[in-house]
Amino acid sequence: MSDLIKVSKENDVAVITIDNPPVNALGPGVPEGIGAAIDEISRDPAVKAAVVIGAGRTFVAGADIKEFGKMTSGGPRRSLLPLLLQIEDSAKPVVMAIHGNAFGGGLELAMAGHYRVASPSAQVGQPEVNLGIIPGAAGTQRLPRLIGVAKAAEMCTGGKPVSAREAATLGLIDRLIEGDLLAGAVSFAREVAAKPAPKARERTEKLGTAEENAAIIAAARAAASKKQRGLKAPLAAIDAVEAATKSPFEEGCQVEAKLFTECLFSDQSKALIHVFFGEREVAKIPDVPKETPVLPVNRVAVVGSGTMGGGIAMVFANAGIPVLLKDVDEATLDAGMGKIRKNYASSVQRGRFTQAFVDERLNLITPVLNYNKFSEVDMVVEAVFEGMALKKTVFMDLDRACRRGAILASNTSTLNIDEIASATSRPEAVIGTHFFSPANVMRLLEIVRGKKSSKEVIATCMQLSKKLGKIGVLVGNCRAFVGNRMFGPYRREAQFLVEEGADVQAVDQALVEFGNAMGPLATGDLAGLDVGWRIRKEYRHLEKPGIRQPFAEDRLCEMGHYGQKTVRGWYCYDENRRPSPDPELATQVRKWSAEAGIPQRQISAEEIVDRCVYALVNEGARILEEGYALRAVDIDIIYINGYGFPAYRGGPMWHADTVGLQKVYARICEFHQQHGELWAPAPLLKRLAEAGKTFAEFDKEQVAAA
Ligand code: T1G
Repeated sequence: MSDLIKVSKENDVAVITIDNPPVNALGPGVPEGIGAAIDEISRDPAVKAAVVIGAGRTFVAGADIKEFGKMTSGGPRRSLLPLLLQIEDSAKPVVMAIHGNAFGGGLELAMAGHYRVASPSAQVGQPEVNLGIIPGAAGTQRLPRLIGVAKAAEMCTGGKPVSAREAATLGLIDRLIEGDLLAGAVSFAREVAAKPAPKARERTEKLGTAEENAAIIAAARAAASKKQRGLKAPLAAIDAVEAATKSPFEEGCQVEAKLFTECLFSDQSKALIHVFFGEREVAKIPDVPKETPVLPVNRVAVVGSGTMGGGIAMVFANAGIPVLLKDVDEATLDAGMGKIRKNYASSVQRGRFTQAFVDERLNLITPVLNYNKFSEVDMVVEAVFEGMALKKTVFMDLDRACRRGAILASNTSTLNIDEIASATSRPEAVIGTHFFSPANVMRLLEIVRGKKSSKEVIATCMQLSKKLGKIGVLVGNCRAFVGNRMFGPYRREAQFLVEEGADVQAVDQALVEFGNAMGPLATGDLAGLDVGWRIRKEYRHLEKPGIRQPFAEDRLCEMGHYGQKTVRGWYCYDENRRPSPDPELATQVRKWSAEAGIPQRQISAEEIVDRCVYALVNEGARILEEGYALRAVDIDIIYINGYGFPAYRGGPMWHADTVGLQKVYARICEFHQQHGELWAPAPLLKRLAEAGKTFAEFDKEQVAAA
């Protein structure tokens, strides 16, 4: 018996414990061990029934995702199906005892059991679509038989977990066990030992009629095409669930297996698995080991109650951390609190939060007009207007008002953290915590390390980001950090393309079809074109003479067209902020381009995508080489969680690897020829392309060298 599986006995009930930390993934040795255990108890006359349970914090989080890479590079395909049939055909009832998570192959294992009991706090789900695949161990066949077609389609397509309580109402969980799960499961097993063991694969009563299912499947397809635009796996999952309504179990499993394999070998799945491990990799900082002590963050303060400050205060309150929210005068503070209340009210309306939850959270936010209570807080996040002089003044005040040991963080999106820190007597306590708008929604937190930021402060912010429901990515203190530094060239190219003859809508549409949540020009209108304009004006002195700069957006701002907030920018906006083309803009731009001597031409969607996306890749390669990002995957996670880059393309750096760095490099050299120095290829990109290497390999070398 492998040591990953232990068998013990509680009198006439055998207990099979899966012990493969950290999440009992069904990696090599686990299915084999379970199979051997089922065999063993089938031969033991003293055993009347069995319980399968997970050791540690969870039941089973699914197949071992690390194994997929081996399967798609020629390794053997490992199937769970034979084991699941062995369990289901066991003459002695098998009870699955679930705590923590039963996800993917974990839920499929549980459904092969004859009964399922669970702790009320447990969760079950088929999250495979988040990895660009579908359930591959009969989940799309057993689940509809146990809970009905509509809910099964929803779970397999959306990938979201359901609580054990909901699963019990659906009939997926037979009993909720308060307190000691194992004891409850063993006594349940004893109760059912003499009863016939129901097999999920033989159940048909919940499979509905062809007519009902046709409507359900059509609705599921329509919803998936809309909500998960561009993703292949959700539609494949629906095809597999549909097969369950039309074919016998074995045939349905064959349809599922075929679709599973197609998805597994797809670029989308490889990209999404890269993102899965990337979101965990970014938490690892080579010179800040896991054991680095973290500082307590039980009370915080936010300075500035504008859009960002208010959103940040909500983030802390939502995590249960009391917040002081400071602003300069009553009117501004009231307006800030008003916006917070409005945001919470719309969350209740949309069913995201209950009124009770919101009332509790609002009680955690205390508006203040001075620094009197700041000596009591563990951390401050400054979110005032993006000007260096103002920020330094605030940090001087914080240096006086806050206790030693408190973390002083700035939400600046572009300014130099070391210069801000120089306004204090404690630069080791200063760090950047760059939230993304709307702060209470966007998952990304760019954590900016200053020259003197201490390891404790870094470790604390990295850990805190998880508690706040964010993905914290550590970056270096270069101008505009990583995300915005890359966004500059990306949006520059979008403007150039319009100045060279492309339609505004064509530029945005090309990037939306590429998979972005929104096009670069519409994004500018959303954020406010004046934000970038003010920064460009502040840095005009740094622009290299003779280098082409985009002018269209500056011109729009000079006309007071800042985007949504002025109902006019690249688009015109109605009272519901719905965009429509600006009838005068195209002519206006043609006139400006003629004045600037820029020839007009037809531009393909392919060129639009290449110029915008490769501008990201080229700048990303520079950032990597300069060491302002730890890994290429960090850049990918930043772009997917902060800038709406499609996760199913893996992020800009992974996308470049998928296209092939030689091809990307060659295209950039073309642009360099056509458009000059702005497109000078990054030395790292040139090196990797010429060596036939990838950014992923570069990351591995970095880790090995660390
Ligand atoms: N395989 C391999 N490693 C896994 C894993 C898995 N399924 N799940 C987690 N890990 C690693 C993870 O990389 C991290 O490693 C550590 O465990 C802790 O994870 C046949 C084909 C369960 C909710 O999609 O969603 O089954 O970074 O940091 O925040 O049809 O992990 O420490 O080295 O995320 O407490 C379907 C994936 C697989 C679930 C726990 N299952 N896992 O979250 O910890 S496909 C999933 C999660 C499948 C079948 C198909 C989460 C979690 P390291 P963590 P956490």
